[in-house]
Amino acid sequence: MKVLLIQPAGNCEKLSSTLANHSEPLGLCYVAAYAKQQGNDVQIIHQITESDDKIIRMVEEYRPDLVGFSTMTYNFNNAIAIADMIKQTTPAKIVFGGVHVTADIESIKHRSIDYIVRGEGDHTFSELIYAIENFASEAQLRKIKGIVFNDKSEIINTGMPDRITALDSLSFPLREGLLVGEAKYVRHGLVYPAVSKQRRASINASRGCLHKCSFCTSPMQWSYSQEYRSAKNVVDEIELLIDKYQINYFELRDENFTQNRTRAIKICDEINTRGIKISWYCQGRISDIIKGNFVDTKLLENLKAAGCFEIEYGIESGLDKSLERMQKGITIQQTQKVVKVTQEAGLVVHALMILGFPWEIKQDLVDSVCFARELEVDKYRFAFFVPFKGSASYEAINKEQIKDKNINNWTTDTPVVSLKDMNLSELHSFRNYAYTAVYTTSFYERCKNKAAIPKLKETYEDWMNFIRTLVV
Ligand code: B12
Ligand code: SF4
Repeated sequence: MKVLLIQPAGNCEKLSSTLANHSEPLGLCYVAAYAKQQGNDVQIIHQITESDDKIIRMVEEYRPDLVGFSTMTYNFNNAIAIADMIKQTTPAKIVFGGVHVTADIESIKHRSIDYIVRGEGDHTFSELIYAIENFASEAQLRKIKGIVFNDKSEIINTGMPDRITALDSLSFPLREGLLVGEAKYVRHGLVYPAVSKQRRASINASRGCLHKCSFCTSPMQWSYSQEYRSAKNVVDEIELLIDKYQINYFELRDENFTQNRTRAIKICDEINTRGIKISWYCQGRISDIIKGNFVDTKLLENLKAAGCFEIEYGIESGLDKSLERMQKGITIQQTQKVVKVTQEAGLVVHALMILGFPWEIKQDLVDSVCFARELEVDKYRFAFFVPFKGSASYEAINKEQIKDKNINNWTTDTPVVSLKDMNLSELHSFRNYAYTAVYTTSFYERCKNKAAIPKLKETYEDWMNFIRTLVV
């Protein structure tokens, strides 16, 4: 079958703060690779790099039998708009996948969506393609786990698919033409190698997470479990990307790379044993580095020795009461300790903070920003709290507090939930204050001269210029 896969754009791409986030759409690249392995002809469009006209032209020329969309909440409406256009001009079946529709199965009521694929889509999508190609009956479709479709006036939901445990059996993602470093992607960042010299790729060494933070959709999407690829398989992919595309910077996109330390160390060892010289970053968790009195400096040293230069930690808040309510399972003292040892290990710390949990008031936000500032890390991201469908927060929130129901704005860069003493516009201004507070000139000068990461000096100016664009 001829399959066209589209990663739709949305408001997120219009906001400068997320320019830093452009990367190949890994989920879609995985789904594409599996569908191709099953004998289908597959093409991918990443909409941020193409005009709407080009998409329509491509549909007319390629004449797909099936078009698939990957959805987060903020790009869902745009995906629908493109699907509507495609439906008007072709008989192609339309399939929606990704985290948004996994949580919101009512989306199937949109007239342009024929099928939804929920959760981990690799196997399910290919089973569905096969079924469509062979004119499967409704009874046969009901046997495919992980899909939603309409049957007359009834919504058929076959439940979540089984998790794929043998991740090594999946082909590497289909990334042709989608790698950042090609001129069409824009990017800023405090990274090494510097942005202009960077050839970058994303990698997933595991899927899922074992925690239950209330604002996160991971528990719903991956059914509270984490599955791993072998170290050999991960490093084979790294080597292939170096050989084929000269990649020199890797983003390990696991939700939580440090969750299983034995496996993280195995990957580091494999990189070192093969003599691979690369720079990479990963997402870690404070509670993986500190457990009671034990602080895992060995893990940090291993990461550093294998070329990791940065860890992103979900620090979220500077208030223990908020951390407790969001079920983060960490304290601010633990965060302070872990940030310190991570910096001592010579790693850049990227602090991810969330502003405006529904129970907070302005003073809480001020305290949280003061805490963040005192951490003195190199990189900060202040996201707004958003009660995504599929998260525990969505179930818990008083829906009256959601003041912006236009999901195009649900990017986490725009406030959508008001607080007792702050409206949306005040929250928006507060984020400028937060960025200004943490990136003051004197602080920046101090960072720039840090001995631990001298290689980064050349990129500080670019990074700070970018940050200034956020604060205006
Ligand atoms: C890594 C990550 C990123 C990376 C890379 C994202 C990317 N484009 O690949 C970066 C840092 C760039 C990023 C940015 C953002 N992210 Co993010 N991100 C994640 C994270 C931690 C893992 C995603 C991932 O790579 N998973 C691994 C791959 C293999 O899985 P997958 O993408 O889900 O794809 C599988 C299935 O969903 C399905 N599938 C996906 N698409 C399709 C399409 C079809 C047709 C089919 C059949 C199946 C299918 O099959 C895939 C393979 O099994 C998730 C958390 C999570 N639980 O998913 C958040 C998450 C997806 N991000 C989120 C958000 C909000 C964002 C931002 C909007 C935040 C911001 N303002 O910066 C931006 C959007 C930028 C963008 N244009 O992508 C939210 C989305 C919530 C929602 N409902 O919208 C999540 C769920 C985190 C959360 N808060 O709970 N993100
Ligand atoms: S926020 Fe991070 S640690 Fe918490 S459930 Fe989501 S992925 Fe896991």
